[in-house]
Amino acid sequence: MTDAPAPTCGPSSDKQADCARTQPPTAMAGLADRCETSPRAIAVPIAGAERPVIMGVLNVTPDSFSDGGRFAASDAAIRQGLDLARQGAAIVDVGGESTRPGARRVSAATEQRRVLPVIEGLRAAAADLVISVDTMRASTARAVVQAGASIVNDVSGGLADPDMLRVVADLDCDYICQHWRASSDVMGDHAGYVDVVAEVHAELQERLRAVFAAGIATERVIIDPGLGFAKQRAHDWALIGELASFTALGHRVLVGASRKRFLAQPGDTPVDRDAATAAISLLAAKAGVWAVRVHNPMATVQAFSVLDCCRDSARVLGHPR
Ligand code: PMM
Repeated sequence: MTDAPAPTCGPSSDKQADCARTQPPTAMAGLADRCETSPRAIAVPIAGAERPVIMGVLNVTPDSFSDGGRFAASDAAIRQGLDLARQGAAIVDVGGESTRPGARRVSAATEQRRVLPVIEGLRAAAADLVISVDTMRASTARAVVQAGASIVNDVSGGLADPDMLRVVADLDCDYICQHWRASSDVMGDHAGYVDVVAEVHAELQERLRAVFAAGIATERVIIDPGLGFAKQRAHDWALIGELASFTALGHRVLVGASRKRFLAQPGDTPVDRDAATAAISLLAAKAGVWAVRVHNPMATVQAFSVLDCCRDSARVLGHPR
Protein backbone atom coordinates (compact mmCIF):
# COMPACT_ATOMS: atom_id res chain seq x y z
CA MET A 1 0.00 0.00 0.00
CA THR A 2 1.40 3.37 -0.95
CA ASP A 3 1.04 6.62 0.91
CA ALA A 4 -2.10 7.31 -1.03
CA PRO A 5 -3.56 10.79 -0.88
CA ALA A 6 -7.26 11.35 -0.63
CA PRO A 7 -9.26 12.63 -3.52
CA THR A 8 -9.25 16.40 -3.27
CA CYS A 9 -12.50 17.04 -1.52
CA GLY A 10 -14.24 16.51 1.75
CA PRO A 11 -13.45 15.51 5.30
CA SER A 12 -11.70 12.37 6.47
CA SER A 13 -14.17 11.21 9.10
CA ASP A 14 -16.50 8.40 8.19
CA LYS A 15 -18.84 7.13 10.84
CA GLN A 16 -20.46 4.54 8.65
CA ALA A 17 -17.12 3.07 7.64
CA ASP A 18 -16.16 2.95 11.31
CA CYS A 19 -19.45 1.26 12.03
CA ALA A 20 -18.92 -1.31 9.30
CA ARG A 21 -15.36 -1.84 10.43
CA THR A 22 -16.29 -2.69 13.99
CA GLN A 23 -19.18 -5.10 13.40
CA PRO A 24 -18.46 -8.72 14.32
CA PRO A 25 -19.55 -11.27 11.67
CA THR A 26 -22.50 -12.38 13.79
CA ALA A 27 -23.80 -8.83 13.74
CA MET A 28 -23.44 -8.30 10.02
CA ALA A 29 -27.08 -8.80 9.09
CA GLY A 30 -28.72 -5.41 8.95
CA LEU A 31 -25.35 -3.72 9.20
CA ALA A 32 -26.50 -0.79 7.09
CA ASP A 33 -29.52 -0.22 9.33
CA ARG A 34 -27.31 0.31 12.34
CA CYS A 35 -25.02 2.65 10.50
CA GLU A 36 -26.01 6.20 9.74
CA THR A 37 -28.59 6.29 7.02
CA SER A 38 -27.46 9.60 5.59
CA PRO A 39 -25.16 9.48 2.56
CA ARG A 40 -21.59 8.79 3.54
CA ALA A 41 -18.80 11.25 3.76
CA ILE A 42 -15.53 10.47 2.07
CA ALA A 43 -13.64 7.42 3.23
CA VAL A 44 -10.17 8.77 2.77
CA PRO A 45 -7.80 6.17 1.41
CA ILE A 46 -5.18 6.24 4.13
CA ALA A 47 -1.69 4.82 4.12
CA GLY A 48 -1.59 1.36 5.64
CA ALA A 49 -5.37 0.95 5.45
CA GLU A 50 -6.29 -2.66 6.08
CA ARG A 51 -9.23 -2.77 3.75
CA PRO A 52 -9.75 -1.29 0.31
CA VAL A 53 -12.02 1.64 -0.35
CA ILE A 54 -15.29 0.62 -2.01
CA MET A 55 -16.23 2.29 -5.28
CA GLY A 56 -19.90 1.78 -6.18
CA VAL A 57 -20.82 1.35 -9.85
CA LEU A 58 -23.51 3.64 -11.24
CA ASN A 59 -24.06 3.11 -14.94
CA VAL A 60 -26.39 5.74 -16.39
CA THR A 61 -26.68 3.78 -19.62
CA PRO A 62 -29.35 1.77 -21.37
CA ASP A 63 -26.96 -1.08 -22.23
CA SER A 64 -24.37 -1.89 -19.54
CA PHE A 65 -24.12 -5.65 -19.06
CA SER A 66 -25.22 -5.79 -15.42
CA ASP A 67 -27.34 -2.75 -14.61
CA GLY A 68 -27.99 -1.38 -18.09
CA GLY A 69 -31.25 0.56 -18.27
CA ARG A 70 -32.10 0.41 -14.56
CA PHE A 71 -30.68 3.84 -13.81
CA ALA A 72 -30.98 5.56 -17.16
CA ALA A 73 -33.29 8.24 -15.69
CA SER A 74 -31.39 10.85 -13.66
CA ASP A 75 -33.61 10.70 -10.56
CA ALA A 76 -33.36 6.90 -10.37
CA ALA A 77 -29.59 7.17 -10.85
CA ILE A 78 -29.24 9.75 -8.08
CA ARG A 79 -31.27 7.56 -5.71
CA GLN A 80 -29.10 4.57 -6.60
CA GLY A 81 -25.90 6.60 -6.09
CA LEU A 82 -27.04 7.59 -2.61
CA ASP A 83 -27.98 4.00 -1.88
CA LEU A 84 -24.53 2.79 -2.96
CA ALA A 85 -23.07 5.28 -0.49
CA ARG A 86 -25.38 4.11 2.29
CA GLN A 87 -24.32 0.53 1.66
CA GLY A 88 -20.68 1.43 2.14
CA ALA A 89 -19.32 2.94 -1.06
CA ALA A 90 -16.92 5.80 -0.34
CA ILE A 91 -16.78 6.65 -4.03
CA VAL A 92 -19.57 6.51 -6.61
CA ASP A 93 -18.37 5.92 -10.18
CA VAL A 94 -20.81 7.41 -12.69
CA GLY A 95 -20.65 6.16 -16.28
CA GLY A 96 -22.55 7.38 -19.32
CA GLU A 97 -21.06 5.06 -21.92
CA SER A 98 -21.18 1.29 -21.72
CA THR A 99 -17.89 -0.58 -22.07
CA ARG A 100 -19.39 -4.07 -22.03
CA PRO A 101 -17.90 -6.39 -24.67
CA GLY A 102 -19.28 -5.39 -28.07
CA ALA A 103 -20.57 -1.97 -26.96
CA ARG A 104 -20.44 0.88 -29.51
CA ARG A 105 -19.28 4.38 -28.63
CA VAL A 106 -21.87 7.10 -27.99
CA SER A 107 -21.38 10.79 -28.75
CA ALA A 108 -19.84 13.17 -26.23
CA ALA A 109 -23.14 15.04 -26.09
CA THR A 110 -25.06 11.88 -25.21
CA GLU A 111 -22.52 10.86 -22.59
CA GLN A 112 -22.56 14.28 -20.93
CA ARG A 113 -26.36 14.55 -21.08
CA ARG A 114 -26.50 11.28 -19.13
CA VAL A 115 -23.89 11.95 -16.46
CA LEU A 116 -23.99 15.69 -15.71
CA PRO A 117 -27.46 15.85 -14.08
CA VAL A 118 -26.55 12.83 -11.95
CA ILE A 119 -23.29 14.37 -10.75
CA GLU A 120 -25.08 17.63 -10.00
CA GLY A 121 -27.85 15.76 -8.14
CA LEU A 122 -25.40 13.69 -6.11
CA ARG A 123 -23.32 16.76 -5.32
CA ALA A 124 -26.43 18.62 -4.12
CA ALA A 125 -27.66 15.69 -2.00
CA ALA A 126 -24.32 14.58 -0.55
CA ALA A 127 -21.75 17.37 -0.54
CA ASP A 128 -18.93 15.15 0.74
CA LEU A 129 -19.45 12.15 -1.51
CA VAL A 130 -16.46 11.40 -3.73
CA ILE A 131 -17.64 11.18 -7.32
CA SER A 132 -15.64 9.46 -10.01
CA VAL A 133 -16.63 9.46 -13.67
CA ASP A 134 -16.04 6.58 -16.03
CA THR A 135 -15.14 8.29 -19.29
CA MET A 136 -12.61 7.98 -22.10
CA ARG A 137 -13.21 11.55 -23.31
CA ALA A 138 -11.25 14.67 -22.39
CA SER A 139 -14.25 16.95 -22.98
CA THR A 140 -16.38 14.86 -20.61
CA ALA A 141 -13.57 14.76 -18.04
CA ARG A 142 -13.38 18.54 -18.06
CA ALA A 143 -17.16 18.95 -17.76
CA VAL A 144 -17.57 16.46 -14.93
CA VAL A 145 -14.73 17.80 -12.81
CA GLN A 146 -16.23 21.27 -13.20
CA ALA A 147 -19.54 19.76 -12.03
CA GLY A 148 -17.95 18.30 -8.89
CA ALA A 149 -16.30 14.97 -9.75
CA SER A 150 -12.88 14.32 -8.18
CA ILE A 151 -11.68 11.28 -10.12
CA VAL A 152 -11.47 10.61 -13.85
CA ASN A 153 -11.78 6.87 -14.45
CA ASP A 154 -10.38 6.33 -17.93
CA VAL A 155 -10.63 2.66 -18.88
CA SER A 156 -8.49 3.40 -21.95
CA GLY A 157 -5.53 4.72 -19.95
CA GLY A 158 -5.38 7.76 -22.24
CA LEU A 159 -5.39 5.78 -25.48
CA ALA A 160 -8.92 6.59 -26.65
CA ASP A 161 -8.59 10.37 -26.66
CA PRO A 162 -5.27 12.09 -27.42
CA ASP A 163 -6.30 15.09 -25.30
CA MET A 164 -7.19 13.15 -22.16
CA LEU A 165 -3.86 13.13 -20.32
CA ARG A 166 -3.16 16.83 -20.95
CA VAL A 167 -6.65 17.75 -19.76
CA VAL A 168 -6.37 15.61 -16.61
CA ALA A 169 -2.97 17.19 -15.85
CA ASP A 170 -4.61 20.57 -16.22
CA LEU A 171 -7.57 19.58 -14.02
CA ASP A 172 -5.18 18.24 -11.34
CA CYS A 173 -7.62 15.53 -10.30
CA ASP A 174 -7.12 11.84 -9.50
CA TYR A 175 -6.76 9.65 -12.59
CA ILE A 176 -7.49 5.94 -12.97
CA CYS A 177 -5.25 4.55 -15.68
CA GLN A 178 -6.60 1.17 -16.75
CA HIS A 179 -4.97 -1.44 -18.98
CA TRP A 180 -6.76 -1.34 -22.35
CA ARG A 181 -5.98 -2.44 -25.88
CA ALA A 182 -8.97 -1.55 -28.04
CA SER A 183 -12.53 -0.24 -27.87
CA SER A 184 -15.19 -2.59 -26.59
CA ASP A 185 -16.67 -3.46 -29.98
CA VAL A 186 -13.37 -5.05 -31.09
CA MET A 187 -11.51 -5.80 -27.84
CA GLY A 188 -12.20 -9.53 -28.17
CA ASP A 189 -9.87 -9.52 -31.21
CA HIS A 190 -7.04 -8.20 -29.02
CA ALA A 191 -7.22 -10.74 -26.19
CA GLY A 192 -4.07 -12.68 -27.14
CA TYR A 193 -1.17 -12.94 -24.66
CA VAL A 194 1.85 -15.17 -24.17
CA ASP A 195 2.30 -14.01 -20.56
CA VAL A 196 -0.69 -11.89 -19.62
CA VAL A 197 0.72 -10.63 -16.32
CA ALA A 198 4.04 -9.53 -17.85
CA GLU A 199 2.31 -7.95 -20.85
CA VAL A 200 -0.25 -6.05 -18.79
CA HIS A 201 2.58 -4.78 -16.58
CA ALA A 202 4.63 -3.67 -19.60
CA GLU A 203 1.68 -1.99 -21.30
CA LEU A 204 0.62 -0.22 -18.11
CA GLN A 205 4.19 1.01 -17.59
CA GLU A 206 4.12 2.42 -21.11
CA ARG A 207 0.89 4.25 -20.30
CA LEU A 208 2.38 5.55 -17.06
CA ARG A 209 5.29 7.04 -19.01
CA ALA A 210 2.75 8.94 -21.13
CA VAL A 211 0.76 9.93 -18.01
CA PHE A 212 3.83 11.42 -16.33
CA ALA A 213 5.11 13.02 -19.53
CA ALA A 214 1.76 14.83 -19.75
CA GLY A 215 2.35 16.30 -16.31
CA ILE A 216 -0.03 14.25 -14.14
CA ALA A 217 1.42 14.02 -10.62
CA THR A 218 2.45 10.56 -9.39
CA GLU A 219 0.20 10.79 -6.35
CA ARG A 220 -2.81 11.41 -8.60
CA VAL A 221 -2.43 8.09 -10.40
CA ILE A 222 -4.35 4.90 -9.71
CA ILE A 223 -3.60 1.86 -11.87
CA ASP A 224 -6.00 -0.90 -12.85
CA PRO A 225 -5.21 -4.20 -14.64
CA GLY A 226 -8.50 -3.90 -16.56
CA LEU A 227 -10.22 -7.21 -15.85
CA GLY A 228 -12.43 -8.21 -18.79
CA PHE A 229 -10.94 -5.61 -21.14
CA ALA A 230 -9.33 -7.51 -24.03
CA LYS A 231 -8.97 -10.48 -21.67
CA GLN A 232 -10.23 -14.03 -21.78
CA ARG A 233 -11.39 -15.75 -18.62
CA ALA A 234 -8.01 -17.38 -17.96
CA HIS A 235 -6.28 -14.01 -18.35
CA ASP A 236 -8.54 -12.45 -15.72
CA TRP A 237 -7.81 -15.25 -13.28
CA ALA A 238 -4.06 -15.01 -13.89
CA LEU A 239 -4.22 -11.29 -13.10
CA ILE A 240 -6.28 -11.91 -9.96
CA GLY A 241 -3.59 -14.33 -8.80
CA GLU A 242 -0.89 -11.68 -9.28
CA LEU A 243 -2.59 -8.58 -7.86
CA ALA A 244 0.24 -8.14 -5.37
CA SER A 245 2.63 -7.59 -8.28
CA PHE A 246 0.57 -4.53 -9.22
CA THR A 247 0.41 -3.09 -5.72
CA ALA A 248 4.19 -3.63 -5.51
CA LEU A 249 4.60 -0.94 -8.19
CA GLY A 250 3.88 1.66 -5.52
CA HIS A 251 0.77 3.27 -7.02
CA ARG A 252 -2.74 2.93 -5.72
CA VAL A 253 -4.44 -0.02 -7.46
CA LEU A 254 -8.12 -0.38 -8.31
CA VAL A 255 -9.71 -3.71 -9.24
CA GLY A 256 -13.01 -4.01 -11.11
CA ALA A 257 -14.13 -7.64 -11.03
CA SER A 258 -17.77 -7.03 -10.17
CA ARG A 259 -20.23 -9.39 -11.87
CA LYS A 260 -17.88 -9.92 -14.81
CA ARG A 261 -18.04 -12.89 -17.12
CA PHE A 262 -15.00 -14.64 -15.70
CA LEU A 263 -17.05 -15.10 -12.49
CA ALA A 264 -19.98 -16.67 -14.35
CA GLN A 265 -21.48 -20.02 -13.43
CA PRO A 266 -23.59 -21.98 -15.93
CA GLY A 267 -27.07 -20.44 -16.28
CA ASP A 268 -26.43 -17.47 -13.99
CA THR A 269 -27.09 -13.79 -14.58
CA PRO A 270 -24.71 -10.95 -13.62
CA VAL A 271 -26.55 -10.20 -10.34
CA ASP A 272 -25.93 -13.79 -9.23
CA ARG A 273 -22.18 -13.01 -9.07
CA ASP A 274 -22.12 -10.77 -6.00
CA ALA A 275 -20.83 -13.45 -3.63
CA ALA A 276 -18.01 -14.28 -6.05
CA THR A 277 -17.33 -10.55 -6.39
CA ALA A 278 -17.09 -10.20 -2.61
CA ALA A 279 -14.62 -13.09 -2.54
CA ILE A 280 -12.48 -11.25 -5.09
CA SER A 281 -12.71 -8.15 -2.87
CA LEU A 282 -11.13 -10.18 -0.07
CA LEU A 283 -8.31 -11.35 -2.34
CA ALA A 284 -7.82 -7.73 -3.38
CA ALA A 285 -7.64 -6.66 0.26
CA LYS A 286 -5.02 -9.31 0.96
CA ALA A 287 -2.98 -8.03 -2.00
CA GLY A 288 -3.02 -4.45 -0.68
CA VAL A 289 -5.33 -3.07 -3.35
CA TRP A 290 -6.53 0.50 -2.72
CA ALA A 291 -10.09 0.19 -4.06
CA VAL A 292 -12.57 -2.32 -5.45
CA ARG A 293 -15.24 -1.25 -7.95
CA VAL A 294 -18.48 -3.13 -7.20
CA HIS A 295 -22.20 -3.05 -7.97
CA ASN A 296 -23.20 -4.37 -4.53
CA PRO A 297 -21.17 -2.58 -1.83
CA MET A 298 -22.98 -4.33 1.03
CA ALA A 299 -21.71 -7.77 -0.03
CA THR A 300 -18.14 -6.45 -0.02
CA VAL A 301 -18.65 -4.62 3.32
CA GLN A 302 -19.72 -7.95 4.82
CA ALA A 303 -16.70 -9.72 3.36
CA PHE A 304 -14.38 -7.03 4.74
CA SER A 305 -16.01 -7.34 8.16
CA VAL A 306 -15.05 -11.02 8.18
CA LEU A 307 -11.48 -10.04 7.39
CA ASP A 308 -11.44 -7.38 10.12
CA CYS A 309 -12.75 -9.83 12.70
CA CYS A 310 -10.15 -12.38 11.67
CA ARG A 311 -7.39 -9.81 12.02
CA ASP A 312 -8.71 -8.51 15.34
CA SER A 313 -8.91 -12.01 16.71
CA ALA A 314 -5.37 -12.78 15.50
CA ARG A 315 -4.11 -9.62 17.19
CA VAL A 316 -5.77 -10.57 20.48
CA LEU A 317 -4.14 -13.99 20.23
CA GLY A 318 -0.81 -12.37 19.38
CA HIS A 319 -0.58 -13.69 15.83
CA PRO A 320 -1.17 -10.61 13.65
CA ARG A 321 -2.08 -11.46 10.05
N1 PMM B 1 -15.08 -2.12 -15.67
C1 PMM B 1 -16.15 -1.62 -16.31
C2 PMM B 1 -16.32 -0.23 -16.43
N2 PMM B 1 -15.44 0.63 -15.90
N3 PMM B 1 -13.46 1.02 -14.70
C3 PMM B 1 -12.37 0.54 -14.10
N4 PMM B 1 -11.45 1.41 -13.61
N5 PMM B 1 -12.14 -0.78 -13.95
C4 PMM B 1 -13.00 -1.72 -14.45
O1 PMM B 1 -12.71 -2.92 -14.31
C5 PMM B 1 -14.16 -1.26 -15.13
C6 PMM B 1 -14.36 0.14 -15.23
C7 PMM B 1 -17.13 -2.54 -16.92
O2 PMM B 1 -18.05 -2.98 -15.96
P1 PMM B 1 -19.53 -2.37 -15.80
O3 PMM B 1 -20.19 -2.48 -17.14
O4 PMM B 1 -20.16 -3.17 -14.76
O5 PMM B 1 -19.39 -0.92 -15.40
